[in-house]
Amino acid sequence: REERLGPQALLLRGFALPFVDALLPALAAVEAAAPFRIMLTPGGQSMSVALTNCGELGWISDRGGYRYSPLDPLSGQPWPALPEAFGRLAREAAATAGFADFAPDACLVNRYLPGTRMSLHQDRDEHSFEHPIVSVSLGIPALFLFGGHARRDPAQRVPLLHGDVVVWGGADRLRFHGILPIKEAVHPLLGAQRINFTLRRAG
Ligand code: MD5
Ligand code: FE
Repeated sequence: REERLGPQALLLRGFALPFVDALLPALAAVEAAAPFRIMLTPGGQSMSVALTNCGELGWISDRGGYRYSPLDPLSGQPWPALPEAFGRLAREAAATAGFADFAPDACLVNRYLPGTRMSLHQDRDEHSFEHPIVSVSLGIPALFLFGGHARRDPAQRVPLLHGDVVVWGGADRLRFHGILPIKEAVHPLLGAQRINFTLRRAG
């Protein structure tokens, strides 16, 4: 079940389902080593969504700006290694979308509780935009906003469900996007939360 969202954005419904049994314990291990935390925007506001990272580089935000760092600012230690199941899923999903040999060095994990949201933004903190981003959704549903190249461009609303994977590459890699406030719900495996993790080549 593949849905084309854009020229180089492909939604793979349920692609992560065969991986879930391996992903959940790996996620628990990442969370134990590097807990979810709410970061400050450069403007000093608390973000709505809590995040952590795994892999060589992690995305962070503070009064100094947005950037990738090899160290977790909470612990001063390197981020936990990218779990093998995350890497395999990313590589297979990217290959399915036509991006061979995707080798992510960063994985940003977002945790959405009911009521949280992510406002429209572009992902442009990576060193190069030539690599795709693979996004994996787990837990309760979200309505994803898929906009254009200008903030004011109209956005499509796309439901993202447990097990869905999206691969964003090429021209679609820099589109504005966001997540509408998450509705109250309970998922049988994850409870009242949505987890989204994105595999990236950041360095
Ligand atoms: C999420 N996360 O559901 C989304 C999924 C983030 C973020 O936006 O930055 O952590 S990733 C959606 C995405 C990534 C790269 C490009 C585009 C969308 N796009 O061009 O639409 O928590
Ligand atoms: Fe984003």
